[in-house]
Amino acid sequence: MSITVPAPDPALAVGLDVPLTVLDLDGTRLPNELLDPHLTDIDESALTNLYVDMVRVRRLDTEAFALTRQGHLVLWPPLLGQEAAQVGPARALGEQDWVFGSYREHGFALLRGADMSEFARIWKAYAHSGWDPQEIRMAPSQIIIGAQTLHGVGYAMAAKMDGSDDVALTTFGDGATSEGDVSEALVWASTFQAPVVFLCQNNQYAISEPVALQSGVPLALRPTGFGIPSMRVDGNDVLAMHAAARIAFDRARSGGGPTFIEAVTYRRGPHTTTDDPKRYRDRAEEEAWIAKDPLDRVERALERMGANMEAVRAEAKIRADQLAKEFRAACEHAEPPLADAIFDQVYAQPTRRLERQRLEHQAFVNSIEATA
Ligand SMILES: Cc1ncc(C[n+]2csc(CCOP(=O)(O)OP(=O)(O)O)c2C)c(N)n1
Repeated sequence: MSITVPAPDPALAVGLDVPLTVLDLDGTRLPNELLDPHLTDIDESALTNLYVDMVRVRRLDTEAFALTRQGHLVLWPPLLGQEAAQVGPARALGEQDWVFGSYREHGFALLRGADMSEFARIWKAYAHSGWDPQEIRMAPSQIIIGAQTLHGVGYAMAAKMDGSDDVALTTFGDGATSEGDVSEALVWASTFQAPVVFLCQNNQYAISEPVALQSGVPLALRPTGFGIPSMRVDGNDVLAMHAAARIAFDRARSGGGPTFIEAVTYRRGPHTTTDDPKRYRDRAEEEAWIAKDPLDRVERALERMGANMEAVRAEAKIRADQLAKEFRAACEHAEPPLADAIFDQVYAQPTRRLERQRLEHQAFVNSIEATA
């Protein structure tokens, strides 16, 4: 395998001044030289599908939030406001591609085909992964900030060595860009020209730390220092996100190496259900972002295209309600695992040490039961 290190090029980043956008707030289609050629097949029906996806993702999020409050889930990291940043790229992925994400990627999990009963087990703290990663080609949610970028690059390097067409998408927050893992991942991706797409969902906060505290430059400028081309995109514009992801996946698949996408978006809810955002941001800021709602914008665009919005909304609602019902039932009926199950998925074949630990654990449980 030959290694070429691209020279740093200031023109490697696009959208630094104004994020790339194709749908204006009022739903008008803005011409965009870079993105338009990648949206030629998006007609009313394709846009409707993206809209329905976003409605379903939002519904899953609000249902999960409520389930947490009702004691059925342990914790939930909401994605309200980030639907377009996930649905656009998720619908640009090929079936064989892999996703390596964090704990907030419910949109990706849903659209990759995670089974709701498996998904529920994660957030009830009944399972480490829940879904089968091989089956939906999405790694388990990563809690260690930024670590998934290394996993994604590793997968992409292996895919390249195998001569396969697979692309890895690794997605993370703005806070993750402050982690050493992400810098390391960018170095390896650039050096080996790995077929990987870095998707930074810049939702403006790393828990309570605003992005400006972490970076004096736009996040999309950073990867250019590693020789990686980047796009700063309006993350509340599903079409811009879809087109940018298509560009990045095409580049990766055709041997062009990694791309970094910064989705400029906003986390409207708390960091998780245990957080109170009122303590670190004001209402005016939240309202300014509500005005940029990713779903409203598509509704306006569809109206302009002449869609029967009443019918579209009704259909989306039926599908979203079905999903919410399925998820609620899964949460209510999930059975906790036996503590012993912790030993099951450590290695493909159990080792002697693991078997000994299992027996020790069993003896401990028996000793408690004997004294109870
Ligand atoms: C290595 C590591 N350090 C710290 C934490 C604690 N932590 C959990 S979430 C979080 C903020 C992450 O923010 P960001 O990357 O912007 O993602 P977001 O939650 O906004 O999607 C931190 C610091 C962690 N999980 N892992």
